[in-house]
Amino acid sequence: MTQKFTTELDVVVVGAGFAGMYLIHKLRGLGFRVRAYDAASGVGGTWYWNRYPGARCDVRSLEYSFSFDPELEQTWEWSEKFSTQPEILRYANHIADRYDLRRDIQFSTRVESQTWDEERARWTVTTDAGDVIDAQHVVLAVGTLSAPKLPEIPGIDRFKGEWYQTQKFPKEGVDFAGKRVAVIGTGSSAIQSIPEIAKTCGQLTVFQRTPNFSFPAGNRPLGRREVDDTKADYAGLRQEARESFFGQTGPEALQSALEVSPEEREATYREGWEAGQLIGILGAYNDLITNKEANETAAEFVRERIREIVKDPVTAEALCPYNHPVGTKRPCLDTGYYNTFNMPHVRLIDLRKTDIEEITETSIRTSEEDLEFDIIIYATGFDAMTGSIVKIDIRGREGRSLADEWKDGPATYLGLMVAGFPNLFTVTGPQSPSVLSNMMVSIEQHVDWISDCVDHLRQQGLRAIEATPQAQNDWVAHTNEVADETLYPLANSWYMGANVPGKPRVFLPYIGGVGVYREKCDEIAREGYKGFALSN
Ligand code: N01
Repeated sequence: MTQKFTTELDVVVVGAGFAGMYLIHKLRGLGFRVRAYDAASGVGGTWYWNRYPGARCDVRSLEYSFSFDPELEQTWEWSEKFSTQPEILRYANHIADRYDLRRDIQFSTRVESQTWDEERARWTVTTDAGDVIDAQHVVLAVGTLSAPKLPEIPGIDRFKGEWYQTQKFPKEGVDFAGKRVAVIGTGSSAIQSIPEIAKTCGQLTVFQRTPNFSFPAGNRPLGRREVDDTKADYAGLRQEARESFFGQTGPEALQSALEVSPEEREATYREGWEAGQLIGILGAYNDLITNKEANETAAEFVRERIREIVKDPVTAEALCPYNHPVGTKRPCLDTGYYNTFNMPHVRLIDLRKTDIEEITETSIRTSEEDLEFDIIIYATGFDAMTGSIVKIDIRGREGRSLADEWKDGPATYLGLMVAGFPNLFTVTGPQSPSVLSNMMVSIEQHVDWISDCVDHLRQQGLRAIEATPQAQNDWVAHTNEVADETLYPLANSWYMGANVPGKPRVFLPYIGGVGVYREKCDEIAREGYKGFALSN
């Protein structure tokens, strides 16, 4: 029976982004035989793939980095407030070198299936490279925004010019000089890339289905003093981030937006806007994500800035979002986005007034005109949080398929495990803070928790751990309850699965707060993994 296996491991890790890399380092240090598999040819996950012009992290670089090794955080130097994709990818490669991780990563290999063997209490994992792996545990470190989505537009295969998805930009870059370029979508990826593409292209046409709220990033080179000050008490900053709501440091708002005068509010928002501090606006008052009237004060402030920046009033109005409360879709940070629409060669097409009917060999044909392009860029988002998980054919107890179990929406316990799927862990999975947090903080928390758990099983001579259905139901109910206390469910966002036709409309991450969530996870472990069934 065991002869059919090509590899035997304690832990299979799927993905070699930051989560996969830290898992290898941590589990190897505990003496486990661990190996990661990744479809990419190098490390970095999201930062390996997303190479579109202007790609940049919008969490401050000094915080979007690993904290597990004090020497690493002291010696690595970030150059800007918000790091570019190439700099983050260099950091990922530095991590792989520093901890000698590549010897336990198999690149250019996609995990296709995994099946639970009840008798042996082990997983059989297969890959597209012909591996058949026997492992006690599987950790899915597949990322939350890693299953890119093309739009459902007729004729999309017919276009004969160049076309790219922001998530899969070619390594060698794209030459836009003098070209007629279309960008479809106005989420974070589009909002970062549009100002960059506009710098060199001949003509730029942006197709917008839903306007987004975007805030000035205020990016700048990091000063020596600021870096030294941070490094002097890095441990303190990390601790504050771990205990915070969104996994990032910053002042905590204590007042309602409705308790202060309109003049005071305006001055506060303006200070945040001018300083390039999102938290200075969306974090300025404690009810902006729970109270519609309070939220509208910040939303209208942003609309006023759009009207102020964009010279053509029709374009300005088309760029103003009205259909969702500010912050309930992922807020975007930009460098000159709204200003780009003042350039004579840039045009906005409002898809609420004009439909895209089809894509032809040379053009995008709308209900009003036929527009020819040399390059089309799809910045059309992802099947978020669950897409990359259900793409793997995962069979748990009695051959149950995870994709089937989740057809009405994901159900997990703590966003870490699923009832009926023993010894299968997800890093930053649905119903954990995940995409609502600084991902580095959440990744480290999950990797530490999972590693401790796997080590605990070994020490106790136990073979398997599994979420109980009751604990899972309670957790799902709790995550929905907390989400329903906020304005998030009002938006047709990818947080709600609303961007993928047919995907159930449920709020995917956990909005109870990073610090509170960590405390719950730790308490559950301390109480002997309450809500989990442990077996030998
Ligand atoms: O994707 P999105 P993204 N016709 O889903 C539109 C993270 N990220 O890649 O809103 C026309 O936000 C769609 O319209 P609508 C971040 O978490 C982080 O930009 O669904 N348009 C929307 O405008 C972010 O939220 C960073 O109506 C269509 C756009 O395409 C997440 O990744 C940088 C369409 C998709 O926007 C995803 O961002 C970049 C159609 N058929 C990304 N289908 C940083 O850290 C979809 N759209 C800085």
